[in-house]
Amino acid sequence: MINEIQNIDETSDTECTTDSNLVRLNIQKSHQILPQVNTSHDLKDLDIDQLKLLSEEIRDFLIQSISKTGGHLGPNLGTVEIIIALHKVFDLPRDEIVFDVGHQCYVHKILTGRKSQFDTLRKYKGISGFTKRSESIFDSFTAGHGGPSISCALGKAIARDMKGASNNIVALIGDGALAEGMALEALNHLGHSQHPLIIILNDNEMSISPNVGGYSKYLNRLRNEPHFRSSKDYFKHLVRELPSYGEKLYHMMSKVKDSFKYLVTPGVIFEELGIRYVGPVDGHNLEALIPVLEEAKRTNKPIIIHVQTKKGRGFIPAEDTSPKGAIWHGGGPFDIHKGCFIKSDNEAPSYSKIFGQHLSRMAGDDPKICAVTAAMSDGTGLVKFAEQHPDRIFDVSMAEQHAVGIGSGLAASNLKPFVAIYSTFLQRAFDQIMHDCCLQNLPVRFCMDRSGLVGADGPTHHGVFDIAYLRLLPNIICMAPKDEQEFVSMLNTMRNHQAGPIAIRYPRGSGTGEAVTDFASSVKIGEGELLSEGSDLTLVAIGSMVVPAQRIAKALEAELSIRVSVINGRFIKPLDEQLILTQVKKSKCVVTIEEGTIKGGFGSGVLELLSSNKVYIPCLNIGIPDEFIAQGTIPVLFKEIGLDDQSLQKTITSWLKEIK
Ligand SMILES: Cc1ncc(C[n+]2csc(CCOP(=O)(O)OP(=O)(O)O)c2C)c(N)n1
Repeated sequence: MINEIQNIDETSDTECTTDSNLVRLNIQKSHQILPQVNTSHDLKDLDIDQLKLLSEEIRDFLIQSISKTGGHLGPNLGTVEIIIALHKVFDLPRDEIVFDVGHQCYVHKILTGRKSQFDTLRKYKGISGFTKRSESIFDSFTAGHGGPSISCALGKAIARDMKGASNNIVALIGDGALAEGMALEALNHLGHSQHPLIIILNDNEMSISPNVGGYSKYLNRLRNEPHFRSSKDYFKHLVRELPSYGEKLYHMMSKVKDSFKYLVTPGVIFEELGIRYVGPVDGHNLEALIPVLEEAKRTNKPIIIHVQTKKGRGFIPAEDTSPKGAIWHGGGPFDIHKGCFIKSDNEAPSYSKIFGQHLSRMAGDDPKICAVTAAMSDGTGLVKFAEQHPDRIFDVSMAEQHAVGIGSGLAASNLKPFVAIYSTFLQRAFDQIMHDCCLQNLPVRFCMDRSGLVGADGPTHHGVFDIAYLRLLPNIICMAPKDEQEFVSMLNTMRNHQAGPIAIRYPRGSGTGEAVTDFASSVKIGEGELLSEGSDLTLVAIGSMVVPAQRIAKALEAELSIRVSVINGRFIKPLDEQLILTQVKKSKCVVTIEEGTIKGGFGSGVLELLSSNKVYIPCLNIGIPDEFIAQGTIPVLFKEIGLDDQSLQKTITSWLKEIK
């Protein structure tokens, strides 16, 4: 059964509390200012006290609204004042804000005429949980993935300058997303090109869980700058005070740019790149934020404003900055009073959970096994692994390309890396998979969680392209399990496979929900499974569509009095050629079914197999059509694209009539 509640890209196991003081700061019964504010124009005349009150009312609105719909709670509570200040200072949509990831855009949506639609947030045909150009002229760029904001904003700034226009372009990026390669490449170019662009760096010390890495440490040092600067000032003071040589020495040291400058200039990395650094600024203090933004508007140069915020501010459980607090980054509906997510009816463990548990189990017997995650240890189910094997998990921060590079290096050094990345985010590392892994035939194990449709996160997050983008690469083996037991068997296959790269795709939530009982078995590479035999039609299905294919076969047999073979493909690459060819030749036609794109998908592979073996029989490929799929619950989306049981049966029945 599909888990409807846990509809965001993270997990949501929480403990409830009965102590209301541990949950909310205060619940407001009615709002004074928010009802009058629908667009940024409505806040232009508000004074600072009114803006402060507006911030509190917006926070209250967010908590109440997201508690019902689910959504990205923590990131939005943390950016209330930043967005209000941006809307106060800038003239939107003439000026533009490019959001990174776009998950922190809710206040922007409230201030751009979409407040009344918040009950539709992330629902089918409702407003998106991310910025979306087709939704509003105020959404300057469509987003969902981390890293693109500075590049896309710079493109806009270049275009503005080419046209001789004078509007402001702002990129809003978190400290987590700043670790993405694309963001760092953009900073490098921005400093060189010197096009005026304002970057707001929202530093809350968290990505989904606490941030890791050198950048994060560096930002931390800047964050503590008042202390840092005062100790440097003290140092300067000490040098100058030295008898007779002091002043001379101070000037000499000032000239030794690369050493002394590091001691006295905050944000030196950005300054060295050619980007003016301002900060750190208290991101919850409108009196501090507004003048800094006004000043940035006048600067006419690339500038980065380092803003310090608290993720989840205003809802105590979401303010937790420990790894446990990561669940409040985003999740389903929650109980405001008890501070916990509302449990789904589906108690079956998710694929992510089974993955983490089994990997940890395997790692207990095999010291070569290690795990790589790109800031998603919760979402990919690796938290337990991290507890049990802390020295064998590598959280590389939001950096999928680097994660694949690390995995390739580990594999080249005879270790057994399992690189766990959501299908959609692994797209960012396509060339690394080709160049750093497949070309050298390195045994990296790619574990692609959230393959297939993911629901409310929508088109940026549906993991529907991986079959197509992996099966074209030489050397790689690619599998998809039909259920949880087969999943565990395939993980064992991956552990044992040392000859080259191997990937597994598995869906969000759980599968059939049947308990896994056999933890030792494995599947043979390239071996599919014949589930039923019949001479009129062969259904060849892969992964999540195998069990539905079995149901549909039965329904078709009953409806049309025909005999249907069902093959569980198991392997996207290599296909079980013998099984498929033998079975297809016996029947009169073949239908392939997959939860991936029809173009270049598993069915394309079957077609290629048939044509290269001169088997010319009618073949129908069913899967994700050649379009971006909307947001919504998975059953609704399945119905829309014809992947639900009823539609499948109807499509196949009418196709059979056509080809008769
Ligand atoms: C390429 C990519 N990888 C991973 C994710 C999943 N993800 C969404 S938000 C997020 C953390 C973002 O951290 P930060 O930029 O600091 O923003 P914050 O949520 O802390 O405001 C992650 C890892 C993503 N959206 N895109």
